Amino acid sequence: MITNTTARPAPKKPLSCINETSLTKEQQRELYRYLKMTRMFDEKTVMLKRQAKLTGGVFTSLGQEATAVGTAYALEPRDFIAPLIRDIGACFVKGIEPRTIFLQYLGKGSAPSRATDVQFHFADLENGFVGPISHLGDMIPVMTGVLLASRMKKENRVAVAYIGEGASSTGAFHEGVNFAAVQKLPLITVIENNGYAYSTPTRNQAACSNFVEKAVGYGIKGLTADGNDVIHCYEVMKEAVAHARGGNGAVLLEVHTYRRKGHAEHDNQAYVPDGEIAWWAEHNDPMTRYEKYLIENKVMSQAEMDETVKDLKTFLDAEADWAESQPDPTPESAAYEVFDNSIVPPAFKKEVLS
Ligand SMILES: Cc1ncc(C[n+]2csc(CCOP(=O)(O)OP(=O)(O)O)c2C)c(N)n1
Repeated sequence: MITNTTARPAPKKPLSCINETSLTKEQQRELYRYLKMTRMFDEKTVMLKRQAKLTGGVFTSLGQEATAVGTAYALEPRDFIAPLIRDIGACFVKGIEPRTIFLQYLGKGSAPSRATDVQFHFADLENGFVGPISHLGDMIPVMTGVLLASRMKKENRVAVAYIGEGASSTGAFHEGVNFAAVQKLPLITVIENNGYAYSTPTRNQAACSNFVEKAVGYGIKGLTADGNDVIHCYEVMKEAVAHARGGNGAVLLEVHTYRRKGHAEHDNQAYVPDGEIAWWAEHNDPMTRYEKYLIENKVMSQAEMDETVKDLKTFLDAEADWAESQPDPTPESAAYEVFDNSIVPPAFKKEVLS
């Protein structure tokens, strides 16, 4: 539902995940690793920020990790994604290594953006990672262009533009979704409805009851998923992908979730009513729900999950340590490769930018 409310009763019994899934047990274990890695990566990033090692904003996804992980898991490696700044989990599923993101955050010389940016505003086109930009909603029209090019090459690739519910109020959202609809492009726009766009509660964002209703106006398929149930996110996305890849046109998928952290680390969430965050932490946490599901369905034992956490801690610490040990950019490099790669004098390029 679109409204924000604090006075929610606890669920009758603790929430788990849906039981019907086409995922193998091995895939379900992999999904657990991605979900946990996303949460632990965020925790590590917050720690680095508190140690004053990061200069940029830190935008975490605490409480909404399942939306990015579950939906991205339903894609094929050749498909495209344009994640939102909070969709770190989708980047991992797409094959982006934590060390690459740490390099970006730490502003290292060998980061994909060479320290000209300290978020993950970069692309890895070979992996179908088109990357995010700051301007809300603007990646939707960009993805329509990506898909038109892909269609001309006679590929059958799907593209996903992730946005928050706040971005669905922009002109770019309308132009992009409408164009994709008219052109019958295989674009899936995932609206992550997480309760707030910065400090604006969802009830002040749109007058319709659910964002998925917007699909009707564009004449495209609309789907909804429980964003805190990673299996449901996967299954509904699978349906969206089959629709888009099958030549039936664009899809609007609304996932319901909740952002338990502020917009970024500096945001103290004073605008959130008392008790609301605690309710979601206690009763509707995607990690807790999936762990309950895994145990109930005998996919993983508590000991196996603990082992995964231990492995991930070692892995992420090593990734961050490696990134920290990499050289900072040279001051001269700030003059090049911002607007036009061709302006770097060839003789200078290797020396300055290596
Ligand atoms: C076109 C545009 N307007 C305003 C901003 C400033 N801004 C950055 S994030 C944000 C809130 C985003 O909310 P939402 O789209 O719901 O995503 P969420 O942060 O909740 O994941 C705003 C207003 C922007 N980046 N781009």
